[in-house]
Amino acid sequence: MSSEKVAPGFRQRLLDASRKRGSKLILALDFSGPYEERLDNALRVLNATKEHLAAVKVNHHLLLPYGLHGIRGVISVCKEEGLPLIADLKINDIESTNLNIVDSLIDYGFDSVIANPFIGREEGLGRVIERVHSKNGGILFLVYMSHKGAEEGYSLRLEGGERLYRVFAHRAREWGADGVIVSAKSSDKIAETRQIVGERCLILSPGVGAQGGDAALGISAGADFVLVGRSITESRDPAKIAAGLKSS
Ligand code: O7M
Repeated sequence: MSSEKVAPGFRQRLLDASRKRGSKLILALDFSGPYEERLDNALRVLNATKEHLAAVKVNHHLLLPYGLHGIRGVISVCKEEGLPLIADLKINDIESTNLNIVDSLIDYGFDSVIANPFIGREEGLGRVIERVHSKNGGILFLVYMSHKGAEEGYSLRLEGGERLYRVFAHRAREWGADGVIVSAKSSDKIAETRQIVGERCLILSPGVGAQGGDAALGISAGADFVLVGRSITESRDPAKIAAGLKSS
């Protein structure tokens, strides 16, 4: 029998990081403003807040101006600190393109990707989920978003009356997603999602602070993590705000 140790999967890495720092806070490392200042700002805020975080999420704000190669300093800090890194590109394309996206992200050091279950399994996300897991990464599905118009899409009723976000939650469970994204502003949707996914998927909730949601409400409704950007990244004292949110 091989004595080789199997590295923990994304879900376990996230839970371990959360436990280690006593934090349910995922920092969305989002910056607007001059492109040439964003990376320095990102490193400043990451270093100031890292002891309060469970994970870090990177979005187009940094990836478009700098690319994967350009943000390797951010990736290194996350690796050194044991902070799982989530790529928020909301994957939404055909299989071959999706595979290309996740290969680059995971090969460059991301731990997890976010995808839109709307695109379906066959020639959409099926092989993407397998690929991410074969690289020991994680995949998170959008289930219910935090902006006002989310209702216009995610709440649509399908034939038979079921609402789309519920179908997405079932897909997350059945297709083996590691987690789901559900708005912190929709406690009812968080609770419904939890009922559907049980303990099989983690629930990550954005929409706190700048979008009007409340971290403690999201957690009390059943979210495992809150995902916060501007309230921290645009604050004069990011560490203080992060410390206040870490165990909401
Ligand atoms: O706290 P904010 O509003 O500054 O940032 C929230 C972050 O979460 C930002 O990066 C958004 O793109 C993202 N987000 C939402 O705000 N709402 C959603 O419904 C989904 C996401 C997200 O992360 O999707 C994966």
